[in-house]
Amino acid sequence: MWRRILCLVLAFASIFLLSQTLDLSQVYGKSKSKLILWKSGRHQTHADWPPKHPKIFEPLYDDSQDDARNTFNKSGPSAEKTLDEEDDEYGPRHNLRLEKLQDMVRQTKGYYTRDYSKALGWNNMRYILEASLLHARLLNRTLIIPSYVYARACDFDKEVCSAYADTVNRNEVFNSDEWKSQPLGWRVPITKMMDVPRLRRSQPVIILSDYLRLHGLPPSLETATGYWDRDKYHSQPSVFADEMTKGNAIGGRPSLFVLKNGWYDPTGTVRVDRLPQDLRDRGGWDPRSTDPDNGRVGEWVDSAKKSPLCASLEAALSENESTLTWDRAKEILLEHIGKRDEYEHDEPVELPEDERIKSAKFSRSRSRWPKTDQGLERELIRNGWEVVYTYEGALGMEYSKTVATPARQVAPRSRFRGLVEEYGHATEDVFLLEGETHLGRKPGGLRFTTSAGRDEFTSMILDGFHLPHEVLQLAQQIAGRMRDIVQGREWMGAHMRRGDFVNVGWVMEKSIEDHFKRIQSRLEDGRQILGQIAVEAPSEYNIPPLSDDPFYLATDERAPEGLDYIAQNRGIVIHDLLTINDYRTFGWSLVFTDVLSLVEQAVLAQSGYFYAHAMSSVPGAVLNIRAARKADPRTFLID
Ligand SMILES: *[C@@H]1O[C@H](CO)[C@@H](O)[C@H](O)[C@H]1NC(C)=O
Ligand SMILES: *[C@@H]1O[C@H](CO)[C@@H](O)[C@H](O)[C@H]1NC(C)=O
Ligand SMILES: CC(=O)N[C@H]1CO[C@H](CO)[C@@H](O)[C@@H]1O
Repeated sequence: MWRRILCLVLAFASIFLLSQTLDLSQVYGKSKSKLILWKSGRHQTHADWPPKHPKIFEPLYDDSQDDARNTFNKSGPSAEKTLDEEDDEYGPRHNLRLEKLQDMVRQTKGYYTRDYSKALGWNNMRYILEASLLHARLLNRTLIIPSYVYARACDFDKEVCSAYADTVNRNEVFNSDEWKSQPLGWRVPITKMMDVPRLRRSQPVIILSDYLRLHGLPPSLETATGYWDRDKYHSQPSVFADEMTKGNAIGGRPSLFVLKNGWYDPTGTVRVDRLPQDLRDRGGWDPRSTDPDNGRVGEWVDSAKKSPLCASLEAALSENESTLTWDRAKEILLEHIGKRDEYEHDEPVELPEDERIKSAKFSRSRSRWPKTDQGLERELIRNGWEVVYTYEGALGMEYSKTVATPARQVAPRSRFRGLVEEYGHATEDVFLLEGETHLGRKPGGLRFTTSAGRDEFTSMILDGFHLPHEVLQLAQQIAGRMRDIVQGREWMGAHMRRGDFVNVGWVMEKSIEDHFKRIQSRLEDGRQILGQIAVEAPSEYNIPPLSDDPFYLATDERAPEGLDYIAQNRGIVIHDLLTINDYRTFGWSLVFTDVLSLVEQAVLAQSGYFYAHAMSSVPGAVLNIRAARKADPRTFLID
């Protein structure tokens, strides 16, 4: 056991040393040719793995190759090193110099940050970061993101991972016993999980260690939990503060505005991005009325009598909900058309002087009743409701968090609270949204009052929120190998989460056989769809799969019986496709299952057809990438 671990550690160390100086292809060249012998046995690709001959070269662990070590475990000059080393407009493989950071921050009104819940897995973090990016944009602030997150699983023996990244006991950090069986977490720089320089295309973003650097504070101050330290992070003025500022009341230290968690979207309200002028006019929004106890700014003073339609819509809202789906609202509207006579007896609601509304005035002729969606929308507006723009959650639940499925909802105008209207006025240096706001929320953590606002967020995420370059590159290669396995036809992919989901009863099928059969039947439907698409638009690139083609399965199943079952049933898992060369090229972070699963997401995004389960946040990330590459929307199913 220990010899094997030592070998692995040494192997990785020498690989990194060597990759600087030597071409390893001669040493490991063999592995490549063994790669895709799918027919000749499943575990072929493991033949060279773990490597059995790493001792050819000096077995040194050189931690200067390893930015995680440098950043987290050393004091002195190297502690100054930022994690943000990717090439970008600020220069190749360079720290962002303090001046550059300062320039970036100056373009905005200050910082936006969160109490980041680092106890969550990456896909939930992804969603929180996406929402934060939007809030920072709406409030014209520079987003601060954590410098590192925790990898939760090691794809090798734990000791291998611990050689590459510092460990924490998550039960201790989060004061919890959630991870009794596997308390270890590894600190992985956030740049290994997402393309931070690219994110800056959407909005100025800095990592927390840069914020600390900008304030002359050591990176070691970063809290392990992700909690925003209201004292320490605010204990020093910016290194660019002038003497005058330092002499003022708070000594030039950054000031803080806290948006209390309970103010964000209390029951009975609809948090929206902003309130456009026409919407404010319609509802008689009065910006002067404020309620400091719940952070409310502005009030809806429209006191018009509730129409029967309005009452029916309100009655359709379920408890604690403030929105209806468009389809449900439409049903109710159309029902009212049926009861029009009754409806007409009520006093018409007094309308504001708005052209759009005037044109929607109640028509007395049945034939002129608004039948189009636009007409229905006008009718809603007339009755104190508005259309809001958001995204559809798979199966009506909010787990997948994708921006690939735009949707409309309707909500009573008087419940709207605009983020910009309420908090755009804050002048403090740091704007903090307290605590956690991710469960049950829509992507972005709010709804949009215009489709343009929603679509802008969509493109911020699709264009700006990308996986790291090395992840995309490896996924591209692996997708190519899948294509080779199916001899150039399209191939299908599915996500099968087992592990903790089996334990909490979140999988649809408890036994792997049933789970697998479900996946197979969905993929068979998918194959039919690919067949149809190929008929509609024949091309040499979309040759549909054959019924007995192997398919790609992203799964956390690691039990040998489970893996054998998958193999016998044409499932191909990531370890069938990875080579030692991949590990060499990619870098150390691939030893973490968390990073490997990013590669898997990107592979799934390349599949001809994709199927996954609705109660997971993994498919959301996959759908985002698919949407970014404009995959046909018929080619996925989440249920
Ligand atoms: C954002 O804030 C900066 C600094 O106050 C200002 O110069 C800039 O015009 C603002 N941008 C927008 C879009 O309001
Ligand atoms: C609605 O909110 C109240 C108070 O927060 C809570 O007790 C209740 O369980 C909620 N109802 C539903 C259906 O979620
Ligand atoms: C090599 C090294 O410096 N290791 C240290 C990394 O950080 C942990 C916790 O701060 C120390 O316990 C190690 O000694």
